[in-house]
Amino acid sequence: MDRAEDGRTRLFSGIQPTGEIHLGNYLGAVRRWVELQRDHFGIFSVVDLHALTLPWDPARLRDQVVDTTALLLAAGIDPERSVLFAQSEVPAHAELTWVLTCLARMGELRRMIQFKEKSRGAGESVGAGVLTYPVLQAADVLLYRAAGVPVGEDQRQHIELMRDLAERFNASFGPVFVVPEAWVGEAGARIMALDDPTEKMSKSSPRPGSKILVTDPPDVLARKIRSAVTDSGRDVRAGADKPALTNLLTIYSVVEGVTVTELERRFAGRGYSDFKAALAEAVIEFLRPVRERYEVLVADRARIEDVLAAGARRAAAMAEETMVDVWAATGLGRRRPAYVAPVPELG
Ligand code: ATP
Ligand code: LTN
Repeated sequence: MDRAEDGRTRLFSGIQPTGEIHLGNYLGAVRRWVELQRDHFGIFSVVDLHALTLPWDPARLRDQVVDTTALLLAAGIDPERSVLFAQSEVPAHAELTWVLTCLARMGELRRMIQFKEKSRGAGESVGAGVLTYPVLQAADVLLYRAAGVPVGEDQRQHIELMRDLAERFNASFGPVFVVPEAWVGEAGARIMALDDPTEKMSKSSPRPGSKILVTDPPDVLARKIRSAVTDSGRDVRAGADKPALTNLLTIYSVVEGVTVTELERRFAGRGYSDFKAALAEAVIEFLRPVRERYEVLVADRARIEDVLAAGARRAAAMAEETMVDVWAATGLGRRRPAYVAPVPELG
């Protein structure tokens, strides 16, 4: 039990340090974490081990972890009230992944939509990590016995898998894990690409015009929204025949906290360019405070490293409580502390 926990329900969520945080990540995940941490005990991780599933640049990886952490702090994650840490600093994530990998089945991993998408065209040379990565994700959550996992819509299937793994483990070895639930928000859980409303807005997209970055300066952001694809016709309304407008109206409604119907009324007869100009203004004002705080925070790298070191110590202590039970339940035996010299305080 962590000192700040105070009987609050435990939540766990993670974000990859693989690229800059976009509006989809922000509306679907990060913004909700910030709201939820008030009444829940949030454990939030920059999941750098996940970043190794696709080619990465060793010279940049830690900088990306620090930048992502700065963005989470700028968004309002409170590192005292919540636990904020880098996944690779808590070795138990990799250890529990191995145990769960031995319970997972090839068939269930191959069925993951993200595996299908990310392995398309690669044939037999697809990295094994692309297949097993949902097991690492399961370990992330199960280690902390979190009850809820606030994520965007795209992660539902991964949460289903982690529930199956937890139940399978508990049925074979005793009730060690809490079976977690996906907490998918209503609005903003699936923001689509600006240049292709059939695809989700994604960090890994190589097309800059597809995504709004939280750190985009106002002029860049306005240009991206101006160039966003629209549907045929002139009416500003949502509907199955208007996927692009539906996406833009969704963004607007979440950012302004008004309904889509109210926006349709506001923009009736006004055409796309008026609508886009107003939307750009709303998004710029919405993201401005986060971007400004980010610029200050990211300049103080030492402070971010301190936050991560403190977070890793707290996360490791919680993870170890579960690992003692995992070792005992599986017959690996009594878990001794690792045979290494004590680590001096970091920072
Ligand atoms: P990638 O493109 O590499 O899959 P990503 O953009 O999905 O990356 P992640 O770090 O994998 O980013 O996801 C962090 C969180 O953001 C997850 O909870 C995920 O569900 C959420 N998320 C990602 N994309 C969107 C989106 N377009 N709309 C809403 N939520 C999203
Ligand atoms: N796989 C997720 C990121 C992620 C995550 C987690 C989310 C890694 N570990 C644990 C929730 C809980 C993704 O690709 N969006």
